[in-house]
Amino acid sequence: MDFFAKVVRDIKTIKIQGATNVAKYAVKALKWKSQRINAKSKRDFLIKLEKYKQTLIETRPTEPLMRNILRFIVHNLRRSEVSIQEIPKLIDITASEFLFNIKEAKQKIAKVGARMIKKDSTIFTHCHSSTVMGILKEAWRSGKRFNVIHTESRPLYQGHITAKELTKIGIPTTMIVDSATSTYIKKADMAIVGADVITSESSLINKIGTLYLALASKRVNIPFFSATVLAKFDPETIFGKIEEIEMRNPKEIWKNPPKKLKILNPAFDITPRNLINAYITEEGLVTPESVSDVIYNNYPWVLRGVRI
Ligand code: RUB
Repeated sequence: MDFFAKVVRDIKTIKIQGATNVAKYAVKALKWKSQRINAKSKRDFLIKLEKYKQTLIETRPTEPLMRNILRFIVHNLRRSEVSIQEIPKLIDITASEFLFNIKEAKQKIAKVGARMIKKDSTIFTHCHSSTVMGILKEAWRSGKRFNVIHTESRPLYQGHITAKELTKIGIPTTMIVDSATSTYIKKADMAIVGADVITSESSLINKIGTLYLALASKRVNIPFFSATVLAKFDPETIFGKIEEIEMRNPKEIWKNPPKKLKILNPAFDITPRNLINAYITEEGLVTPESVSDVIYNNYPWVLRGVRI
């Protein structure tokens, strides 16, 4: 199996998980493929590249960070004057820039988020987000001491990744079943989750169970934040697109269920903006009300190549 096929398989099976990792590997896979495309003309190259881009996008339908960057790479190529021989180099440059920018953005988010964590407090998180992990690790590195409560995140148990990463560096960590969220939220001082999508209405789409956590946070009056790079904004939602929520295989929940039983396995849910205190981003704390303005002013590339 070649690198491209392996990435496609690993994203589909969640071996590569989390919006940032999915986008990073998709970019690496497209770059790898672009160095191996046989094409007679630039037009022919672009047709083939578009097909591979689409294969990557279809691995997980609720991942605009991946879509935005792959669309940007192809859009950039279409508009450039480069010859067919120079195309792989241009893709390489754009991909490297993207990977560098994401790394830098996440370091900024880690610093901002770490400042928000109070000494001896308890932070509640859900599933596994590399962005949230960055904040917790940075806070711990800076000498702050605090506790973490997190969910196991059924049915694929991404909470185990969170547990391993946090206990490895010595952060006192407690894992609970997802349905115990409303019981243990009372012990927390703040909730921080990651993000898969920010919509034009500033809603947050993240791992299934996030809405439940946001509602539980509201009920006990603790702040609820989402830590995310702004490029997870889905520009197509500006033009009325309703973000598709990925439905996963019911077998992930029950391998041999009774016949005629219907099982639903959505990967994500939608948290409305009124439950979110702020997004913790590379531009600092951004309230849901101002997300679109920040995107229009500072991230015009996210909007490029989007067709109505
Ligand atoms: C993971 C998940 C994460 C976001 C953000 O879901 O919902 O909170 O993707 O992750 P899954 P990151 O395991 O189904 O991909 O902060 O790493 O981008």
